[in-house]
Amino acid sequence: MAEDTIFGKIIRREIPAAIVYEDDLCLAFKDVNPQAPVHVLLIPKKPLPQLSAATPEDHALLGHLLLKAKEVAADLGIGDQFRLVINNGAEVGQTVFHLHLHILGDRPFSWPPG
Ligand code: IU
Repeated sequence: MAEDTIFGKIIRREIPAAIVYEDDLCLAFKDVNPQAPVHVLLIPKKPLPQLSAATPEDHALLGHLLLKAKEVAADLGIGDQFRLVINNGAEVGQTVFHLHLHILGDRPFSWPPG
């Protein structure tokens, strides 16, 4: 159950996190193991385990997350140069099964990603 992930505990304030944005639908907080000078995770409060579990019902929520991602990036000073990452599945690097967007910036990035 996605409610039982560590991100669910962060949403419920059962464990601390460095929260940088919150509204009714989502929460953004600093990644505890940052991979760039700016590395924030943006998560829906709805416990979707991963993007592939989203349905048409989540259309507005997913749009909200993308728009908030660029707003959070701007608030963090990386509004015109940032990378968004969604790992969907353990084989591609997903370790926490509550949908999250990585917002990364303030360093150069290479392509393709590893
Ligand atoms: P992934 O896409 O599922 O691999 O990303 C999970 C991220 O969650 C990863 O970057 C971790 O450093 C981060 N994280 C966190 O910020 N706080 C935690 O308590 C845990 C993981 I567990």
